[in-house]
Amino acid sequence: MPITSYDDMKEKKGEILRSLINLAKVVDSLNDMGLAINGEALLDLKNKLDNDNFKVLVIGEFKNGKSTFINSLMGEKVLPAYSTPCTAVINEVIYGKEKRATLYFKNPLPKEMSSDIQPSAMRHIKNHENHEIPPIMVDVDDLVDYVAIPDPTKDQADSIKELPYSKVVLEYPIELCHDGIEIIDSPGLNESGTRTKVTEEYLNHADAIVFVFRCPKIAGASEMDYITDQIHARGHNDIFFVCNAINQVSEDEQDRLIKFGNKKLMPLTTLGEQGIFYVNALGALNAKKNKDNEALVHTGIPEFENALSDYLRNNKGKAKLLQIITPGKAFIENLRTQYIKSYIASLNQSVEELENRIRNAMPQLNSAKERKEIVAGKIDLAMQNLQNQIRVLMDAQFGAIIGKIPDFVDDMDLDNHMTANPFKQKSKREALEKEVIAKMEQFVQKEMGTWIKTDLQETLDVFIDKLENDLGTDIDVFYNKLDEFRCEVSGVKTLRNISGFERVSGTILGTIVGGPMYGALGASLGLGEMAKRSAVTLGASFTAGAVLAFTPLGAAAITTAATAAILGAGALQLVTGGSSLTKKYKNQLKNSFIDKLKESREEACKNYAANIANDVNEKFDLVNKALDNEIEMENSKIAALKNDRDKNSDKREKMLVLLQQCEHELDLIEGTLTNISNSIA
Ligand SMILES: Nc1nc2c(ncn2[C@@H]2O[C@H](COP(=O)(O)OP(=O)(O)OP(=O)(O)O)[C@@H](O)[C@H]2O)c(=O)[nH]1
Ligand SMILES: [Mg+2]
Repeated sequence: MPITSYDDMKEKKGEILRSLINLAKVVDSLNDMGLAINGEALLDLKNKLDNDNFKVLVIGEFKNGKSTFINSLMGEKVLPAYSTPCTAVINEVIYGKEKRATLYFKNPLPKEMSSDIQPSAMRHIKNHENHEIPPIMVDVDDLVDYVAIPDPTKDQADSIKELPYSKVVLEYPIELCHDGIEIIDSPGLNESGTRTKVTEEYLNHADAIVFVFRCPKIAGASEMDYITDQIHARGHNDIFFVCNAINQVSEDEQDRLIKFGNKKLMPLTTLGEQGIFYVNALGALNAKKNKDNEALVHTGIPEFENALSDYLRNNKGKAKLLQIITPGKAFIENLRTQYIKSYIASLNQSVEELENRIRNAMPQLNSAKERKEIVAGKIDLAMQNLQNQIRVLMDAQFGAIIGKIPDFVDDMDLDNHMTANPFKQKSKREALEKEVIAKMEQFVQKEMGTWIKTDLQETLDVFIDKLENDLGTDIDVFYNKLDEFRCEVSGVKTLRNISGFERVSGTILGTIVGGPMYGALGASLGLGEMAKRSAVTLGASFTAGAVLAFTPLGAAAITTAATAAILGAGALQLVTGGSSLTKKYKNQLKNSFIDKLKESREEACKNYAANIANDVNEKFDLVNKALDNEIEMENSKIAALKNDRDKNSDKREKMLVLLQQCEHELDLIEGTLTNISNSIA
């Protein structure tokens, strides 16, 4: 049965929360007996359950009506929306009883800051100079002074970059958000990678992506690229498409547009036609404000709201609950097999016998420890190799792209041209510079993007498979030794038919802090698959930055170098006509761009490789942690058993009873969790 309502979801969350609390009590009782069980994972799960809102990220090109669309969902003009490029800062709209806006600052602050920053914000920054700037509350009615692009006549990229704010969290007493939905408004996407960086960080954490077009301009080439290169690459294949301002298309043309839109967009979302909406956001906002239900029905917004709500509850809500239930159950299983059962068995032995057993079994534990060191060493070495391999590969790719630039620039069609008219030369030249550089940057990004999805992904896949295989053998040996040790100490033989790797995963889920890195994704995909995915999506967002590391300061250098070269040649003085001048200038820009790329090549490849290797390492480091954890667990058991040495048989009896009670309690909690997961399956 699906999750029927947000209340139903809340109720299930409550039940899970109670289970976690009961589980924590069992851990406390066991720790009171002297076992050192790390309950941090439970706290982690509880925090996740408490704070896990549904995050709906709204993105799209400048001025498509994103802010207006969000306002229309909320039924109030909460976010500033104007006809000039507007939203400059991420806005997170969440539920709050009182209207409240909190402004967060970038860390570090931009080197050069806009001169249009609010004096109060500027004073706040000055007061905290050289430190991380704490957030401040701002008046909701003054929001526009902070979140909107200060001067729409200026270059938007620069304006956004020069702002000291990282985001605004807007609390608002809105029904929609009361259900745990958080809506994120983002600055419009634009052709230059640097402008969209702010938004991309949010892509990784979104539960639903709403991509806004503005009719009749649907699914332009750059938007399509963005969807495949950035959104799909992060594993979001179920995108909601909202084609806004449908009312601005004449009625007799709407059908044609809808057909066209569906055909273009359907292949881009697994939600199919159910994920594509044609709406009039402004109309819906007004209808809601005027409580005019009749008008609202025709805006397309109610259909969208229902679809989003269903999707969030049944798709994401289910996943979110399972992200808590699955690790919770793994935790229980771990407690039961690794602690309680073997502890009971040990208590049933005499003290001398037990000490004897531990002594005899020590070599097994020691060889497990040695094997663990081998695994750690192999991971270390593998990461160095991976880093080198990626660096070399990327360097070759970099070279290949540089080689392709001249042809690309020769074939480039331009909207801007040089002029021989001395009065217009400067402005024309600047427009041309912008266009040529932006196009070259896009070309490099696109080529790199393709490389990531093909060559880099394949290399990583092969590498990680091989590493998993190699480590798998050692991890099996590790667990065999550990099992021998446990069996020898407790006299209980636990037969297991699962591989060492699966047991590592169980341990990660069960007793060590899984964190955001190892949620349901890790549980269902396994460590290696997760490492493969995450490195490549990381790659997708990181290449632009790495390859074009020289922008934006470098962009100035490119144009300066090109201008100098062309002035040196006296070309601007020659009245040779616009087109030949354009060509000359274009070539100069190309040469400077290539020079810059060559300059940054080594550094960029080095950094990029290090980043990817680090990411993979983070995942494999969990193996290390898991094995460490297993060993620590045995050490704590030995210590606890030794402690019990002097206890009389009466006390032992009591402990046995307590342990059995714990076991019973675990059965009950597990039952509850299983029921919940069955009910949402
Ligand atoms: N007619 C009509 N106008 C709309 C609609 N949606 C938005 N607009 C107008 O379009 C302009 C831009 O809307 P915004 O909501 O600011 O667009 P945005 O995508 O948030 O813009 P940026 O933040 O600059 O990226 C505003 O003047 C809106 O009133 C619509 O459905 N119909
Ligand atoms: Mg906006």
